[in-house]
Amino acid sequence: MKALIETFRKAPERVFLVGLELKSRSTWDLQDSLAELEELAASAGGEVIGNGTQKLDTPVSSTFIGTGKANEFASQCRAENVDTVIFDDELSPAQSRNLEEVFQCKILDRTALILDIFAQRARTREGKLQVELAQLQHLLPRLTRFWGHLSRQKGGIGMRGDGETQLETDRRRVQDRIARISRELEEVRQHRLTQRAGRQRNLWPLASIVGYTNAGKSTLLNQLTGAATLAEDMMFATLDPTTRRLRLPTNQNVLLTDTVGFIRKLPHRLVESFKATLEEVVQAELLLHVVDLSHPQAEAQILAVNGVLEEIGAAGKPTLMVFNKVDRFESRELLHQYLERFPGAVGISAKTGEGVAELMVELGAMLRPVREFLDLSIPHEASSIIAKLHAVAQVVERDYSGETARFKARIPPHLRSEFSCYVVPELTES
Ligand SMILES: Nc1nc2c(ncn2[C@@H]2O[C@H](COP(=O)(O)OP(=O)(O)OP(=O)(O)O)[C@@H](O)[C@H]2O)c(=O)[nH]1
Ligand SMILES: [Mg+2]
Repeated sequence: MKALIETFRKAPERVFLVGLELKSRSTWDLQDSLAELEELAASAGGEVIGNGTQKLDTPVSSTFIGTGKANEFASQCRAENVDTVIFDDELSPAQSRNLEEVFQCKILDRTALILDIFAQRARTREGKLQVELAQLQHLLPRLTRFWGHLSRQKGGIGMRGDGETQLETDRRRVQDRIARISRELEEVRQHRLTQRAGRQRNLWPLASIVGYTNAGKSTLLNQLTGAATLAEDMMFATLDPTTRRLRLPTNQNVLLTDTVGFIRKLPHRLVESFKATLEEVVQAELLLHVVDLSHPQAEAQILAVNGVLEEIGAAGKPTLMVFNKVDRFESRELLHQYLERFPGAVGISAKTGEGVAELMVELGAMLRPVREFLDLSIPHEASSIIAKLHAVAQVVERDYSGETARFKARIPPHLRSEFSCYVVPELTES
């Protein structure tokens, strides 16, 4: 992986893309999917010189695409001096290996490409650890199968003992490293929890900016708070979360976090590895879902973002839909359609600042119910409820000395029902 980044840095690698049109493919057609893959490849520093597609009912188990097509694309790639072939879907370890033999060049899939971009973007220790964890987890099954494949040939010339032992050592080493990184990430997470406790003393609610990659999340954070977050026309410009305070015209304060963009076909284990970063999203009382309305696949991107939110357990939070890049439109017809479908949504241009004042008004209105504190009385033995409270709520006071544990906390409205039986009936406003 490191070597790959190095080559991309030196000279643009010549890249060929391959996509499969499956019967099951629905909202995104193949060309849109490949256009996105091309953007990803460009973001990784590659130069796309062409692509090839095939229509199939299901992928071929040995080579993903049909052998005939594979050979045809391979000779095209040889003629064009292609360095790397990137497949739009995740390949099995065996498929990658077989395809490498056919193409005689480097074969990557979408997952490896995304991981590669993440590796280039990670700045903080936590970001780097998360990327390495995801990369190792991507690697491990490949090592396992390779090992299985070699063990079948046990006794073959040059394979006696050593190969197997070496691979087993490699596998163990990868597993050890995974364990060590997981431990380190846990430490970073503890540190973050301490920081969060500090933030809780501020009593400021937390809002998280979410959205598809390149939707304009960082531009919006910059526009709202003057933060100098990297905003660029490339995918996954942001990897590590940035949090800034925003003071609304009503003098309410809110902490806004800009974080990693979402993308469709985000491999599950990648989402897993980024749990720590995405924790900001899970903890937030409010989400700002930024949509690039000028993108032809805006609708499908909204669905992809909602899918990831669901996966990380952040679905159903109060969400302000923010339709961005309205400056790109001559007619406002499309915007009006979306605003009608999503009541309370706003149309803005994070770039020019249009609509941002209205956004702040909406944000203020949404924050009001969120800022309500509840008094809770929870039996000491209900430790899982107490743990859950700390995981999802902003706990500002705690007292374990009485017959029950007492807390003062702000619970996101959509989770209140889970704690309703512990609420002490006198509500206090902050
Ligand atoms: N025309 C126009 N361009 C915008 C607007 N908002 C953002 N952009 C551009 O869109 C591109 C992506 O913006 P970012 O703010 O980096 O997007 P992001 O959502 O943070 O992207 P990632 O961090 O990569 O997920 C940049 O080139 C911005 O200049 C807008 O309102 N209008
Ligand atoms: Mg960004």
